[in-house]
Amino acid sequence: MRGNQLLLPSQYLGEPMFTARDKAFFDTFGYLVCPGLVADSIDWIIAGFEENFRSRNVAHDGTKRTMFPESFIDSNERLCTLLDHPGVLAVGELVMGKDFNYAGGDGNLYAGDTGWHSDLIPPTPEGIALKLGVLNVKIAFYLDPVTKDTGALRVIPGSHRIDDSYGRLLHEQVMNSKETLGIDGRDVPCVALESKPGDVVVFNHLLKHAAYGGDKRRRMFTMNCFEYCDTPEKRKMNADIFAFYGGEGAEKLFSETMLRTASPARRRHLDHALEFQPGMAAVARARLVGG
Ligand SMILES: O=C(O)CCC(=O)C(=O)O
Repeated sequence: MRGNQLLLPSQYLGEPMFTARDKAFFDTFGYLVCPGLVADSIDWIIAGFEENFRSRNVAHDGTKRTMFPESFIDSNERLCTLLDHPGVLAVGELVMGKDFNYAGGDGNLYAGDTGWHSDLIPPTPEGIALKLGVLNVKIAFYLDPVTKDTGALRVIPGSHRIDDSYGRLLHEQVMNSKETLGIDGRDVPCVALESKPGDVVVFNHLLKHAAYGGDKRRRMFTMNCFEYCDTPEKRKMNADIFAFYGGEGAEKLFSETMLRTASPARRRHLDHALEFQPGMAAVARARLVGG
């Protein structure tokens, strides 16, 4: 960033794209908005998004969210290169460290509202403990202009501090706000991360987030990432997180295309995750055997 202005990769003249203050903002509030971070690539990103949905004949009738059936960027060779994009790498490295890992992501045609939640698997105290132990971050791409009342991501700043007493209180109160606070989810105090195509929104999985008022075909996809696990404790917790993916049937983390087209630089953000793949696959297979 220079002042308030983010430098696009094409404007990057040897100055860091982000500063320690951006990192402090992310650590403090749990999110970062990066205006124009992938503006240089937005045409092929949108084309790849549409091509992905077209290629799998995914029907979307606008009454509810439609999710792409596979890991999203993995399904398209050009979209795989987002893991080589200087802006995406810069923000990933800023918030998670140089050896951060990519671990798949979803593609969505949203319709209607998304209620308040954190991204927990499972949505239990254990799920919270695992993501307090290993930093998990979502890099989100909204492909239509979105404002507070037309589907922008809303967040409660600081709510990722879920082990803090205020974070715990929010966790108890906001997900059923009608019942607990007597207010609709759309009236929960928050910050709306309004964005336009080419901007990128990054947030800690533990952060409380929601979206209200979007239209019937709100396009959005994500890249899930996590920090390098440099202690046995973190490795164990990450193995437990991946075991839950296995429990949902996931045997492979990445597509053949993602791996075949990966440069050594891209492999740096894949290889550590692959260490956890055999454990995840074993859980998935055991589930099949167990019926
Ligand atoms: O944009 C939305 O509707 C919500 C996104 C979300 O909840 C997520 O990606 O975890």
